[in-house]
Amino acid sequence: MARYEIIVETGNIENSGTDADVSITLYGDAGSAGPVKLDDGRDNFENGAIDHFVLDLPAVGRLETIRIGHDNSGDKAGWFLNRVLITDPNETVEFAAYRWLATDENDGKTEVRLARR
Ligand SMILES: [Ca+2]
Ligand SMILES: [Ca+2]
Repeated sequence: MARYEIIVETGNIENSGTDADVSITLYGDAGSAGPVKLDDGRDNFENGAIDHFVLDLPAVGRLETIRIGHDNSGDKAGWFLNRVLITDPNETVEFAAYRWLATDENDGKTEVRLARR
């Protein structure tokens, strides 16, 4: 197991936020962990918000990619995700999205795979 601090930055354009269930999967050179739901009991992923989560997950080795998305539940479920920062015991890695995860925007996908920068 390893401790991962996951910071999720939601965009701040109109309707960027979501109340849908958001899940993330981590992929590294030693395996993967998840999908795991990101929810700390507060109203997460609101317009312009920065949400912090601390998760103990199977260690994946050097982080390479993540998959993050939502289940499209709730009103105006479309979500504009800026980026995800993940700190593991060794480093902090940025995963940049800067895109809609919405059925009615761009490619219509509510899930995306992102590579480390
Ligand atoms: Ca929305
Ligand atoms: Ca929310």
